[in-house]
Amino acid sequence: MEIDLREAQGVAERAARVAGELIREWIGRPAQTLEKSSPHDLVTEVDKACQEAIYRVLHEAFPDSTFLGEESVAPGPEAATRAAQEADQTLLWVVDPIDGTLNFIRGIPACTVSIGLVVEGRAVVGVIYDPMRDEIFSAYDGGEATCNGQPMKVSPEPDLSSAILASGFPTGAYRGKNAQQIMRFGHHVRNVRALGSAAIHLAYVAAGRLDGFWENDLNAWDLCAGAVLVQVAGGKVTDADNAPYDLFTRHIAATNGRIHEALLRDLDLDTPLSP
Ligand code: 2AM
Ligand code: CA
Repeated sequence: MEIDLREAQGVAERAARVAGELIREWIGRPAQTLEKSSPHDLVTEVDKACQEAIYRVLHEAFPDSTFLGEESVAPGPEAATRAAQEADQTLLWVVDPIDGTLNFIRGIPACTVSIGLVVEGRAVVGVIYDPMRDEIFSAYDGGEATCNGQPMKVSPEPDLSSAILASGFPTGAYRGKNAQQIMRFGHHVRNVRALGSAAIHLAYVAAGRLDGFWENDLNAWDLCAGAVLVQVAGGKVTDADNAPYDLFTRHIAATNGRIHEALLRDLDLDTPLSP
């Protein structure tokens, strides 16, 4: 399919800014909050309003495109996987209207809009907008990765032991495993951050602020835009088994490339830590 990726990137940026306005207006205010798959997994009326606003902008510019947005999918990993499998990947927008909903609800300014575009099965455009800092991270395959229009690239850090990593506490069955991995790396690397938004972690790896990010059991909309950003910025994105990133990747590892192998090796809880 012939599509102008730069034009698509511009449309995604516009949509992200529209949703960002809503986030700025409503962050920390008591919008209606509902429980999703578990007491750890929440959604608000603002998540839904952001998704609708994004959909309108994207669909108007690309009426033939399809749309996979978190708020249109039933809660839980099975429904998320099924939705990704059933989505027509010819020209597919993959959208998380608010990544970091818990931060949003509590007024912690680390929540982002994440918009990825898949063309014929490949993620090729990524836009992540942080409305609280007014930072827009943006890239398309074959172009350059930018933060607020300035070129960005992954860090040059060569050693896992001096790396700053990020991860999180996923809401479902993998929370324990992720916590164990954080403990393990906590002793082994310079430090670990858990900012509560996978998209912000990926944007920061792309910008060279973090050296790597991993997390288990994330959904397509948490990862699609950020995976493009990290790859275009010169980094590496795979699953925990080192298979290349795709729309079905759930256990993500995204790094500057140089620490990737060491990160994957030490994520394996059954293997002794490397020296
Ligand atoms: P969210 O705010 O859009 O829900 C925090 O560890 C990261 O996990 C956030 O990016 C968060 O995205 C995501 N997350 C929260 N609940 C999830 C779920 N049920 N499945 C996968 N990812 C989830
Ligand atoms: Ca979300």
